[in-house]
Amino acid sequence: MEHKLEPLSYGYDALEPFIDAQTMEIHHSKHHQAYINKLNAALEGHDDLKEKTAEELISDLNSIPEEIRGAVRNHGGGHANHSLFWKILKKDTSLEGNIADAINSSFGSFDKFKESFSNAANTLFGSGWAWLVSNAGKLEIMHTHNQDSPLSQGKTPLLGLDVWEHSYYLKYQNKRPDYVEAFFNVINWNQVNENFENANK
Ligand code: MN3
Repeated sequence: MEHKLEPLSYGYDALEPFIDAQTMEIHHSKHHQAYINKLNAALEGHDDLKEKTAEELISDLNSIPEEIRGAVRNHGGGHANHSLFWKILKKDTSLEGNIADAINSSFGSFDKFKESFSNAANTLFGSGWAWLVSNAGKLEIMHTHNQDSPLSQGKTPLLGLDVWEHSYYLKYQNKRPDYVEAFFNVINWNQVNENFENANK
């Protein structure tokens, strides 16, 4: 099985003006594709691993042969992280359902959650991701460097924000906090709620 880039279920301009069409097109068709290409290249000659999803691979990095472990961590992580990212983006959804209750009870209020999540995104030095995760049913906010995934720590990502410069530089340049603020207009809360329900199964 070769890993393949899934088309987006929406147009590259669907998130305007918060995330611009040009950034979405380059991010999806070039950056995400590059992670997939490099993951496929790393798995050449490892037929047993080719049967696994990117999520399965990075959930058990110790089982990956040492000579390709770094490549699988980076590019398998890149593939899995972006696959989740595209799904949790949508304009005009509202926070409701069990995830709404869980956010309120875990963080005190939506505003406190937003502040903590934004802080995790803005204080990450260099490239990486901010996350809302389920850790054995408990909600947590965290960030990871590079393309590291919470899955490698046994945590289930529910919501992720790419803060690599390639995800915002064309529109926001050096102003990462403006991009992080804009992100809150394009969170697909229906999908996040579904991710939460699945994590609790
Ligand atoms: Mn990216």
